[in-house]
Amino acid sequence: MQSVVIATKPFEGQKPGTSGLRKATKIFIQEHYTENFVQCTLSAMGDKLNGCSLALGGDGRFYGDEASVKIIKMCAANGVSKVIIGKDGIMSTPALSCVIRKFKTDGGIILTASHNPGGLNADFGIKFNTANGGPAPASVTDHIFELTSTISEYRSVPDMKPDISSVGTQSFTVDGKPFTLQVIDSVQDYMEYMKEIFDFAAIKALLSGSGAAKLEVLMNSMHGVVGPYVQRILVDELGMSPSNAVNCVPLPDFGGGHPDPNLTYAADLVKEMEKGVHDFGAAFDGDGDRNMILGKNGFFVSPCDSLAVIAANLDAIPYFKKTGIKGFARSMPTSAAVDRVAVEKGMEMFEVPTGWKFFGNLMDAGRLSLCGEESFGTGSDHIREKDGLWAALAWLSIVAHRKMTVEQILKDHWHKYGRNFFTRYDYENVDMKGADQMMVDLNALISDPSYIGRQYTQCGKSFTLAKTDNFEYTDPIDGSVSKNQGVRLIFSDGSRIVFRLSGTGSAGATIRMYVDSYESDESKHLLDAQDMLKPLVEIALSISKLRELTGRQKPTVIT
Ligand code: VG1
Ligand code: CO
Repeated sequence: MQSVVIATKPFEGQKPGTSGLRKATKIFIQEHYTENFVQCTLSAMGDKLNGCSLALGGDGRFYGDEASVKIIKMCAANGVSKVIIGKDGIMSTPALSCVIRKFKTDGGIILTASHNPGGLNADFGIKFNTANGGPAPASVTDHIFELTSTISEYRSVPDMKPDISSVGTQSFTVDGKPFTLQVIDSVQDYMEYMKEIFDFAAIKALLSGSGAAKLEVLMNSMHGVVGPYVQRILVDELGMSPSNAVNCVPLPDFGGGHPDPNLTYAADLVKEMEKGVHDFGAAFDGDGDRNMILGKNGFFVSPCDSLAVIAANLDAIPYFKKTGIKGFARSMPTSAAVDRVAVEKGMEMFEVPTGWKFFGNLMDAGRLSLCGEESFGTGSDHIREKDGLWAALAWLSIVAHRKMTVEQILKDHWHKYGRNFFTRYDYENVDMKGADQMMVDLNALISDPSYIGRQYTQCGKSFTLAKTDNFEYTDPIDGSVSKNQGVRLIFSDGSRIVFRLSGTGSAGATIRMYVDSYESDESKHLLDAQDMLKPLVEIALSISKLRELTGRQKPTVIT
């Protein structure tokens, strides 16, 4: 077969955000749009492109299968020697990271807009991961973006008919050179790895015990990519009842839902758990890297606490006995609950900007074992992505090891370390002008020293502003600097308000407002987080004039 060169013109705005390029599906399906971005992604590999191997997967959303075939043909035309793809183009983000590392490919492409809805009238996305299995750093995505502004042609092999629907190897000769397409089982390699990491026998005993010794587990895959993984790993291997694996068939539009595991979009799981029949509940996002953990009666585990609890209980997971524990990290808006565990255990602790790409260097340098984000992301250095199912298995391991309920584990944790109350307000699809104005005003406020020392009072509680800044991060490994990562207002008691604009939305602006506060007084640990944080939330809304500038009286989602 011969490759051909196809003429094209640049599209505006092909700039990857917090995690890949995300746009309306209707933008991606325009003639040449996907091809342009893929060509620039391949071209950005430079000398490494010719003869390299790449992994390819996706979360099963609308257009994923078509895009997979396009990408295979473009890889073949660009001198890539091998593409490893999950059957039907299906592979979760963490499984793809696992495959890149296991088969030592030179990188990988994931077709997903993650927690954004899917379908012709929703979103599509493309993420690029490098050879370490992690999201490409800004230096790479900036380079890709630069190329998209001048692209004039791309390469493909129009005669090629790759079959992604059956496991096996297909060989082609393109421009006289061999090209291999290897279609693999989407779950197998990931499952084998999970078996090395966790004590499956202990989890199985917990899930298949009898009477009170049996843990009733409910998992909701939100019609995302995790369904087949839950089926094979939890049901087939670990003995979870098949009827407790809910929404396990990946659908191109996620059944019309918003595949984001939080209290609003996974309300059906919350409702089911509130009935008190199940002891443990989990939900996952579209591409399987996020998780939400619930205990009996819908007891909510905040992702910030989840990270801290896992950090405090790593001895329940065999993997960490083998590797040792190197250090912990969290994204800046994530509460400092895990920092307290780090202090107690004498571990190095890192605070990075929002986005998983910032953890990779620290892991590669052997300084980081466990990390997480408040946005329902938890993971470790077993791969270079956050890992939803891994987090659920970590929690099941802890429940098995401690022989306590989820709620007891949390209460015990707060008793020992104190409680970091946390909430996040999301205002989705806000008018861009109002959101920008709010950030401009906040940036002016933080550069005005006269605000320091001012007192703010709401609902009878007063807070004194002690420090303000816009978070900036210097990567300790490669020295790269990331600026403007979020406006922070820090009060004299350590309470924080953080504002930033989302980098994953596809329409208008999404404002994220994070509020957190530490409480050492045990008599307050069981109070409701929303009640506890109400004064600070009101202060945040009034300082930022969010309601006035955006016209929004209420957030879209509260976590
Ligand atoms: C959001 C989260 C961030 C996460 C990112 C990708 O980014 O806040 O913590 O890493 O999504 O998650 P933003 O810029 O919208 O706040 V995923 O599961 O959508 O790849
Ligand atoms: Co995701």
